[in-house]
Amino acid sequence: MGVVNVTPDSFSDGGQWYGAAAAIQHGLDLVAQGADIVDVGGESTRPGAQRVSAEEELRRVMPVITELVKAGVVVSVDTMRAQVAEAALEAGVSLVNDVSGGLADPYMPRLVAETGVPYVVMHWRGHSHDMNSRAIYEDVVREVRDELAKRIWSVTAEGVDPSLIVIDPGLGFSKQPDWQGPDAHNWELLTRLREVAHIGGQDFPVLVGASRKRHLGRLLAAPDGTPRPFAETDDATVAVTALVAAEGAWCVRVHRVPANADAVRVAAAWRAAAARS
Ligand code: PMM
Repeated sequence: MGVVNVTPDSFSDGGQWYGAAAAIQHGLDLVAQGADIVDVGGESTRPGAQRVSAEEELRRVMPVITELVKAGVVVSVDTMRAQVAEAALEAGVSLVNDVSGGLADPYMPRLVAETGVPYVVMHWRGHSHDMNSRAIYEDVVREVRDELAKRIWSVTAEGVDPSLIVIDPGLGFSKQPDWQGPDAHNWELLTRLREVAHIGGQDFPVLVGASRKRHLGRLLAAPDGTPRPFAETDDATVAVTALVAAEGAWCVRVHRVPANADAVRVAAAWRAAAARS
């Protein structure tokens, strides 16, 4: 899954694809580079970000979604708003990626249920303006899994087909960016994805969004502790992709597609050979 953030202020690529023409071209380029899905979002979720209005979100994403669908691209919409998801579904998106897992907008699960599209339910504890203050866990794997289980019960009670749910541990969302010590939340989740995805006796498909996140910048910090800039963490993203794809992740959401697409193919060959032996 390649990312097109039509925002001036996203965490990792803010401003680069803000205009519709640049965003459309970027989406087409991601497909040419090997993306199976293009994820289009119009609201930044960087830590501390303030929300934009639904009208502004629609203004940003709709021209991009419409053109990409017209070009035959499999598009997902990255939104927490049912109003935006509804317009995107009418324009032909194939998947709803809701970073709030149905918590931000009570109308979202019903909409997804009615349209019968795959639904990414991410672990989320609250809006970006104060999400860092919620990054407190005794046992991050257990708590993320339990909170995802509650979301799954809730959205299936609204009619969502459980076989169309993809879960996501929500890397960087109310998670500390440390790479060592008791608060290495993202790393613990990454290394125990199977446990996170085993809910109610079922193994859910998993989407991993590690690309350019702060835990990579922290890991690769300079000797004086300065975190590596986001745009220079793409090689580390590829390493994570290889590892999680080999563990069976269903999808990786990434900003730079070519090397990640290669890593996914390496992992597929790896898994196939392992299954034969
Ligand atoms: N991360 C961001 C935005 N959308 N969606 C899913 N399912 N999982 C994620 O981890 C995720 C997401 C924030 O990343 P960006 O603004 O740097 O693209």
